[in-house]
Amino acid sequence: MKEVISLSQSNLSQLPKDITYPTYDRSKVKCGIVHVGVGGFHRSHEAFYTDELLGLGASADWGICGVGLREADRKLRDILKSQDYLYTLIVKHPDGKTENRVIGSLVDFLMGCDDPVSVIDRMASPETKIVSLTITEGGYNVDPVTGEFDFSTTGAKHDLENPLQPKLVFGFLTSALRKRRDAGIPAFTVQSCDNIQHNGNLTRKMLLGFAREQDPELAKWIEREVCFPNGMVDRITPVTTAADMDYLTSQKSLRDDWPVTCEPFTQWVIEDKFSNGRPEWEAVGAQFVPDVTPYEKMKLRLLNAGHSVLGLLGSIHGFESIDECASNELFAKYLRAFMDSEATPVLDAVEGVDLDDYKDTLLERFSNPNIKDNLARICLESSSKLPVFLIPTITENLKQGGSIKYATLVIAAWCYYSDKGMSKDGEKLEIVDEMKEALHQAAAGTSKNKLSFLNLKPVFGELIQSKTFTDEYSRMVGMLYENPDIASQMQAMLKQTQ
Ligand code: CS2
Repeated sequence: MKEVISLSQSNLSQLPKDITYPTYDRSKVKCGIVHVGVGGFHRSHEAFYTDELLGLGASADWGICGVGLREADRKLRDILKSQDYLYTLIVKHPDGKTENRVIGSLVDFLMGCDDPVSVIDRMASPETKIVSLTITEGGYNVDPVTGEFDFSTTGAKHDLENPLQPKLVFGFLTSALRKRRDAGIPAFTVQSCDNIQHNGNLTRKMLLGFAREQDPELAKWIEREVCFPNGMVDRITPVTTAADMDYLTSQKSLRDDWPVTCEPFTQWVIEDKFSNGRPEWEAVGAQFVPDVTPYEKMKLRLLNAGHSVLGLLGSIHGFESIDECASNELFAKYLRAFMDSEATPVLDAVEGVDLDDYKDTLLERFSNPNIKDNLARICLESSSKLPVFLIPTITENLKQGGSIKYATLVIAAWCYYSDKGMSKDGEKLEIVDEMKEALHQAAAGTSKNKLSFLNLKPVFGELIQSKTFTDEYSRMVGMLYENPDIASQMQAMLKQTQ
């Protein structure tokens, strides 16, 4: 057996020929980007584009320093550090082929919870031009009822009073920007890469909300000097499994303790609004556009919502992965019906994009049998996903008298999931959600009051006020509780439309 080598800068030249690796001089790469929230998605997307760009021999100013703010980030930091911040990206094609490449754009990693000042200093360094974020849909500290910055959390209270020991990303950004202003260093751009409509605008609103409370003068400076480009990000990136690591060791004689797997498709559409320069990501496939709104909407309401549709219905049915759902005729038909008759009618036209082709491609991407995208990943944190991905489609259709039934069954399935925590056959379904308790309690009231789940205002807003919706929902939830065989309910709905 071939000797297994561990991933590190000095071992790169010993990698098998079919693994590509950075040949640019990583020791010269500066951290123009500080990225908060280095998960699988950042590593398959922004870090991938940035690595491609560095590989073109473009300016070495645009490397990435990762930042972890939570204890949970330590494991990844330790692994990456031991691998000179290198990792393997395993791109899995539908025909079973894989492309393996070592990504080199990440060149440092700091832990905010160990040494917050070092993170503030790094963000404040003149070398830093962009602070980018993947902090998840729920990480923006939005008060779900008012839409303003939520100061009620202990983290927010702590950050307001301890500018040099922040815990939340907004505390870090504010202190770093203060330092830059005081030292006469131009502001950095704050670039959100999360799945939120107008992610840049929302980041701006939250940062200004926090900064105004802590330091109104600084807030004015931020308002004037900092750009927050909106962006649409896309690449399906399942959770890394032990099998992915085993594959590298057994097939490639490479030991990587935390590789990332992803699909071949990737897309990044960004508004060209940067405070202090930017990498030429367009040279490696990103699109810069004046207004990203239609692209964001299309992606959130078709891809992400499509995931939630399959994720919640599929979980109740007993499926485990997205490809299992998408390659099932009934589920594929149902998803297409949702996309065609509910999501599409409330979308805007997107220049240069044929929505039918886009939807066909989505179904193909979802069916990729090598991307075992677990439904558990899709269903986690549904309380911050559905208000962005699915509920706007329902509310907009209600306004214009459109169809709502396909989406409504998904809400009913989510209620069942949150109440029972199991599939139709009694297999356990874990609820992983910031609002776990509230979800469970509201859902558990269903047997007494069919509309109980909808009382969760932070999630459903005023949806409970719509009689059209509540009539449809009570009917569906009633049927599901009587007979959780969700496939027969889906089948019946599709038949009615024929
Ligand atoms: C998924 C996304 O979180 C989810 O529910 O829909 O992570 C999705 O895979 C990515 O946005 C793809 O770009």
